[in-house]
Amino acid sequence: RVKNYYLAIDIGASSGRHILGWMENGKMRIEEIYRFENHLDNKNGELCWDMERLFKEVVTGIGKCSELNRIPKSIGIDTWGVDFVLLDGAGEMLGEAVGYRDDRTKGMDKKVYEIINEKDLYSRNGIQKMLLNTIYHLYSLKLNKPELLEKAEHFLMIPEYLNYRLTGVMKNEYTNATTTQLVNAENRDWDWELLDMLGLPRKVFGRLYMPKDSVGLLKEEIERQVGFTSEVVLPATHDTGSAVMAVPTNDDDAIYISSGTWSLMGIERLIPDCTEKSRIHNFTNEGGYHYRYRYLKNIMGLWMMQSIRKEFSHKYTFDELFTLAYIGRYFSSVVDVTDICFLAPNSMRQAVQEHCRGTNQPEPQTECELLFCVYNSLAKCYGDVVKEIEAVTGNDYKNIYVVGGGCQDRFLNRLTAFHTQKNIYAGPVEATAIGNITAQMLKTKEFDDLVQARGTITKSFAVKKVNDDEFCFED
Ligand code: LFR
Repeated sequence: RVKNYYLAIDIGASSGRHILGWMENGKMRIEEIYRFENHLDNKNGELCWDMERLFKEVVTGIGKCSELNRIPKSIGIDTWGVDFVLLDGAGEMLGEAVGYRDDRTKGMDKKVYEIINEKDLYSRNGIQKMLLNTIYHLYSLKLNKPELLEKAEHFLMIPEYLNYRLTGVMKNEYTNATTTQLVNAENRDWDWELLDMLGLPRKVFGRLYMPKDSVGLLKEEIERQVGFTSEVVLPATHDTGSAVMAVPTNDDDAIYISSGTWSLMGIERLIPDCTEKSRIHNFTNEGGYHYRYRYLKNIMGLWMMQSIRKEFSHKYTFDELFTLAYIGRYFSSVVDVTDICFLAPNSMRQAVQEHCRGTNQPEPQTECELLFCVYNSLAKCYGDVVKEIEAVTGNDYKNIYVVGGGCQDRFLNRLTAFHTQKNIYAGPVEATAIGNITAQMLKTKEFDDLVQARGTITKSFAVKKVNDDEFCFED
């Protein structure tokens, strides 16, 4: 029987992957067929994504399907959230695709709160306050580069822009739109009233489509380049939305951590919680597949480790890093890994040292101390977030499912078990791509619903219970 292949293009802040998925003997199979690097570039003082390069990589990866003679029934793209481009009436990009780590949002929270206070803003969309949210980027454009907004006809988020370049069709997608902080949590549409209050032009925001909706067929010129045509469809285009679809359990009382550049820790809920209590705990209600909400917290995540590794000139393997961090376990200073000072520092080492100084704690001096400090602070934060989730929901949770690339970090998994005192399950590594493929498979009815899909995911991919004796922190 000819297999139905589905192509997930999953682009994160540090790398992009093309992954083919198909069903075989009742299990989902995946294979990575292309991988490329991603990073922010400093262009005239702004941190930007190189959209031309990303688009070229997207097309090259699609072309690999022809070489393998595995033509996908459909193609779906997901990326990190928040970031967007503005297009003029001719569909050309206006300005750059400035990345969420750029500091143009500095002070924009105050400006926005002059128009609508923080409490009222949260009660409308339930989105966690982070200075990197799209609302603050747009407001910064409004104040500092109004001509761009004046010329703009369309607002497309990163996956939507790539879809547009592939198909010529512009469609906004709901899950990623919620990361803008401009979507109403109850009716799941753009918050038109809020847009008016902020003076953002209504006309640039298009109808919100849902995961499983079609975007269109590849344009002829793309078809010529890749050697076939295929339908581009919408997965949960926000990577975290896709990742959480692939959490390998149907237990509603499970906590997940989608672990990558960021750590997104939370639960799934059917009703958003935009209460004052929830706001004070700074939880977010991101829109998910089939009207589920991801009730979670953004935690700085492996970005801190990635930055430190870079400063160490990548001279250690991961196993060596774990050993070094374990040697540093006597070091007890703890930093707040949600602090904005870690968002884009010139030196992560110095940022950690300064933070320790500022909080009257000893500064890490050696590589071992620095590594342990960051790991320990991250895992401790996970422990605090578990307690907050339990406080807000009144539930007890036994299990934490860590999915995504970061679930391969054995040291962090062990420390997470230590600080949370929960069972930790690690895997699947490619959760985001699996979730992306799952939405495509739900569209073609390979699964009846998400429950069935998650059941299949659970039996298809390795999920390991974290071994308690691997690194010991009890002493
Ligand atoms: C993870 C993620 C988070 C989002 C951050 C910035 O890759 O999408 O969910 O808050 O990146 O977009």
